[in-house]
Amino acid sequence: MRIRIVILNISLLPVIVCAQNGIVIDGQFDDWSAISSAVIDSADDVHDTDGYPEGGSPSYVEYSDVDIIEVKFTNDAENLYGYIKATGEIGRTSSDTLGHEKKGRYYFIFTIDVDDNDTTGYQLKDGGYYPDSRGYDMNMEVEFYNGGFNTGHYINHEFTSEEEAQTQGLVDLENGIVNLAPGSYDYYTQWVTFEDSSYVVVEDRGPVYQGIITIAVSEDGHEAEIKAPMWGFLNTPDGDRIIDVGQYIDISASLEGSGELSESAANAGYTPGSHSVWGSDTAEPFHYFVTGNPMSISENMSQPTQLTLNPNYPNPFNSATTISYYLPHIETISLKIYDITGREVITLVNAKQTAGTHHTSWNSQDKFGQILSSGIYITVLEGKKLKKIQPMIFVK
Ligand SMILES: [Ca+2]
Ligand SMILES: [Ca+2]
Ligand SMILES: [Ca+2]
Repeated sequence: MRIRIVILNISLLPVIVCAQNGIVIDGQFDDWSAISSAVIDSADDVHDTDGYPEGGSPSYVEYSDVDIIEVKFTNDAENLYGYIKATGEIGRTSSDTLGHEKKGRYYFIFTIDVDDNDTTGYQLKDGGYYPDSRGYDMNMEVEFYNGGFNTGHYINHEFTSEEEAQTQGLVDLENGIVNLAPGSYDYYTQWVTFEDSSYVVVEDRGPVYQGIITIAVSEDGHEAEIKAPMWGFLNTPDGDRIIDVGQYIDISASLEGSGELSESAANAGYTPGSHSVWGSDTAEPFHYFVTGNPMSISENMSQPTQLTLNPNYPNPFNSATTISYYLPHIETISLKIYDITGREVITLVNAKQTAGTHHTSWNSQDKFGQILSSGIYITVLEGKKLKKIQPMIFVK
């Protein structure tokens, strides 16, 4: 048995600056070869997620599937990308196909201190994670359940009671915002966001939802790559993205699995209900700068050099559509919708915004909250020097 003793000091966290893109979520990993490791983790240091004695470190369990050995992380203007290599099979769970009711769960987790502030969010040990660290606000996470993929979701931990999570938390979610505040591991909102900016609140073991978070696992199960668009973390009450280029975040990666596949449980003669040997391995946290200056040639070639308004999606649409646009530098812009007669219907954005790709959603209502009639509408993006227009079709 080997247990690592890790004394964390935030000021000593390695700063990982990666400027990379061109990561494709395809279960092939040559696209990660240029990214340096954020963490090289010890093998065979998996611990019992359920037991975290006061003042101590949790006990060891044998569970190779959750044993992290390497973590990488990178971003481009729109997305965060994570990579984990494990000793065993990432995402392996049991299923109930034999009628044994061993529907296993497995979590692939990047926990993030999004405001680089230890006083907001929760403490990792409260979730049974080790090594411990403070100030974690949000997760980008994938749940595997019952033999397969279940959800790719975001989690917000800024709540101190279930009631708070279920009232303020859901109101915030409805408004697309996250209020960063002290929180506890036990209370959170958890949601899957879709391409059209709609979302669904999920719980563990829920039905399968394919949202904007994607993951691919290698054929042998030892490696996996995840992509989570930054806009899925939602916005601050001021309307800024929670995570955006130009800021520091702290990141901790974890793998966690329910007990029926652990070697310890098997050795203990696991039968459903008799043992629950949840195991997890948490990589040491690292400090990460979300770069706004991607260096890759492919990214530079693909990035527009001027204000760009992308086609909305979906189009035609019948309730809401997502409009995205790109700003080459910080700029005050307006984004407005006009009807076919040239009447201004609504102003969606009128603000100074950072460089990069921005998304906003339009729910087919005018500025008075009235649902409009079917027809052609025009999106107009206007910057200091350029104006871009894009027609779209609303069908009730
Ligand atoms: Ca890949
Ligand atoms: Ca490990
Ligand atoms: Ca925090």
